[in-house]
Amino acid sequence: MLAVDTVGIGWEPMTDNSGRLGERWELNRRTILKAAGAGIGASALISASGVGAANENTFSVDLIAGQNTVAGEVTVKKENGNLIVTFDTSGTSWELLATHLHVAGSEDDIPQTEKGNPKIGNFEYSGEPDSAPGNLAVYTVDVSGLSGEIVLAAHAEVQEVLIEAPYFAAGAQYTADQGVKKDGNPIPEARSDPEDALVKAYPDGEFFSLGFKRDDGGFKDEGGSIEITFDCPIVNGDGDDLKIWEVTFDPYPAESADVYAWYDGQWVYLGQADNSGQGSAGSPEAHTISTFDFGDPADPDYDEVESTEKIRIVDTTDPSLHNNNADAFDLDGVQVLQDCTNEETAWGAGEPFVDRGSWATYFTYVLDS
Ligand SMILES: [Ca+2]
Ligand SMILES: [Ca+2]
Ligand SMILES: [Ca+2]
Repeated sequence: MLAVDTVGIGWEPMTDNSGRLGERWELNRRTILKAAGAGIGASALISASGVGAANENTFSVDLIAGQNTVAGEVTVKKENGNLIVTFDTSGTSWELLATHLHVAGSEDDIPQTEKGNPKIGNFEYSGEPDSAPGNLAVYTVDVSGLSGEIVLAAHAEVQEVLIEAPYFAAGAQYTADQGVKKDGNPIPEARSDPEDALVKAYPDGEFFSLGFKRDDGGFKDEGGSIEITFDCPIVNGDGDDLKIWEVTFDPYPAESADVYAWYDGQWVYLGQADNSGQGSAGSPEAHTISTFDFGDPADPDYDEVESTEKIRIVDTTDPSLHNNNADAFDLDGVQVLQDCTNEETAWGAGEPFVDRGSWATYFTYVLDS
């Protein structure tokens, strides 16, 4: 079996890519490598040069996300005649969304296009991690028909949590179009800074009143509005995805606003935010709250908003319910209820399938020992 002193190990690929272990990798002179018997294929050397470790009958290769980032490892272990292949991202900031695995006697036996790019949809094994998104996916592979050096292609869709939910829209881009008071006068300055609409910091007491829009002799159906653009798209995850905070403390006439998400090239109506959902007095949630699920938009033309980078909130308050001093829906905070994540494709590190284009890789393992 393989015994490796990982200190000082390095490797350099040689120009001849077709050879076996000895010709293929030139170990630097500080390497201490003792490979007894048939040993393990070249991929074990790659692993040993990185963070992976080879011991009695297991070895690991790095799981590489986005071509350059170590997102975990893929470990191969022989057990009771089967091969146990484990995708593991624990200890990293990455999580597994889905995994695909194919084990074959040669590279040519991995499902691939005519150009040699792997076809993960045709891989023999696939699934989600034990809890999705999660850190572990384990496959038991029947290798009874294989012997000697075998080839593994291990693919994963992974995600990294950049901002944990819930979080407010601090720092988001916005454009605002404020209306006026019911009597037509300007809304006081203290209620006119759109920045105050982004973050609800209890009890900040700072908010942005959308205001009414006047028409000749009356009011428009839609009043003031704000559009907020997020650096990180808000995804439709489990349950509610967006929370809108309004300011109304005491019993007060209805104030409302329509909420839209930009999706598929147009505004999709998510539903109405209003001042009816007031939390208990004195609590951090004393202000009124409306929540929205992108999986259940109020627009009948849409089944689901998968994700959005931009939302629009426009006043729909009925002026007839209010006195002349009223300034309509008071937007105090916009809160995202889903993690901000970065998704990548990942492969168990090894040899590239093709020279150009796809960076998908496979690695080898020697079954017999
Ligand atoms: Ca949702
Ligand atoms: Ca209010
Ligand atoms: Ca605020």
